[in-house]
Amino acid sequence: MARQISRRRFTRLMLVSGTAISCALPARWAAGAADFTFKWGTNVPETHPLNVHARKAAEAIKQETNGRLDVQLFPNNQLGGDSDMFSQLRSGALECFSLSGVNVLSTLIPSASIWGIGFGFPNYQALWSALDGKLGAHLRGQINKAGLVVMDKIWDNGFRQITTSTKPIVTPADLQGLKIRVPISALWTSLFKSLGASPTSINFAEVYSALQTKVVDAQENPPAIISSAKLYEVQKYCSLTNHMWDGWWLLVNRRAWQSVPKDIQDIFAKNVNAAALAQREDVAKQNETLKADLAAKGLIFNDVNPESFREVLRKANFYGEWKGKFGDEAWQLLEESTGKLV
Ligand code: X2X
Repeated sequence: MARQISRRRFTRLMLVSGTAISCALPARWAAGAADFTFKWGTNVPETHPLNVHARKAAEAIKQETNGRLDVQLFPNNQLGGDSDMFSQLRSGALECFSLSGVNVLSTLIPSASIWGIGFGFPNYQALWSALDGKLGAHLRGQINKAGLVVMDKIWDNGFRQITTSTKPIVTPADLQGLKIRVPISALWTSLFKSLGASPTSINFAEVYSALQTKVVDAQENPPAIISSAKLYEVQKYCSLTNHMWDGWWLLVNRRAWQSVPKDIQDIFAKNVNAAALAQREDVAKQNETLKADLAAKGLIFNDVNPESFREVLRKANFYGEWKGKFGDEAWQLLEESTGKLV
C-alpha cells in the first residue's frame, strides 16, 4: 500500500503540538523521504527497454512531484514470477505491475488475451490503431470492471518468434509434438495445441532453466527478450514465425491509486504513458537490429510462410472457437484491424 501519512501532515502535526522545532524528525522524513511509494514489478531483465523507460518515467515522476511519489522499479522477477506478482498486485502488496494481457491476466479476464490471436495482426500500424483505439478502450473497460486500474498506453513486447534447441521450424509439420514453453494462458496453449505442438505453461522467471535442463526444447519470444534474457545460450534456432504480438499493460492496485492525490495521479499517468510511447520505438528498432547480433552469437535464423500455419489453425477451428469465447463485440473490434480471420 502507498504510505498514507504525508511529510507535510506530519510536520503540521508537530507544529501544532509545539514541539517541532526542538524535536528531531524521524530519519525517514528528515532525509526527505517520499509521501507515497509505489513498487513496480516487471518480468524481464534490467536492460530490456521496458525497464530502461520505466526507470526514466520514475525519475521524471520524482522530479515533477518534488519527491512526493517515489516509484521503485523491481525488474527481472525480483518480487516473484508473474503469477506471484499478479497476486501481490491484487492484494495490494505490490502497487504497480507490467503484465501481458495474454499472460496471467487472461486467467482473470479471458478477453484480455484477444490481441494475441495467432497470426492476427499483420503489422504495427494495424496493431496500434486497434490498441490505442476502440479495442484498447474496450479492454481497459474489462480490466476496470475486474477491480484494477490500468494506464492507457500499452508497452511493446513485440511480434513473437519461436526458438528451439533441436531444429528450425519451417512448416507446421516441424511443430508436431514439439515440447514448447508458453506463458500461463488458455489462448497460448490452444494456439500451440492447434498447431500440433506440445505446450507447457511456465512463468518467464523459470524459462532459462527449463530450456537449460531440457524440461522443454523450445520457447517463443521477440528478439529483445531472447537477447536480454540470454536465451541464445540455451537455444540454437530462431524461426521468424511472427505468430502473434504481445505487450504489457501497466496495472495499478486500485486502493494504492486512490490513496494518492489527483495531481500526483496525473503526473504518474502522463509520464508512464509517454514512456510507453518512447519504449515502443526502441523495442520495434531492437527487434530488427538485434537479429544480426543474435546471429553473431550463434542463433540460426529462418523465415516461414505464415499462410501455411494460418491454414492449419483454420482447419482446427481455432479462430471459430476463440471468436465464441471472446464474444462478438470484441471480435468485431479485432477484425476491424486484422481483417477477417474466420
Ligand atoms: O512470459 C513471456 O514470455 C513474456 C516475458 O514475453 C511475457 O510477459 C508474455
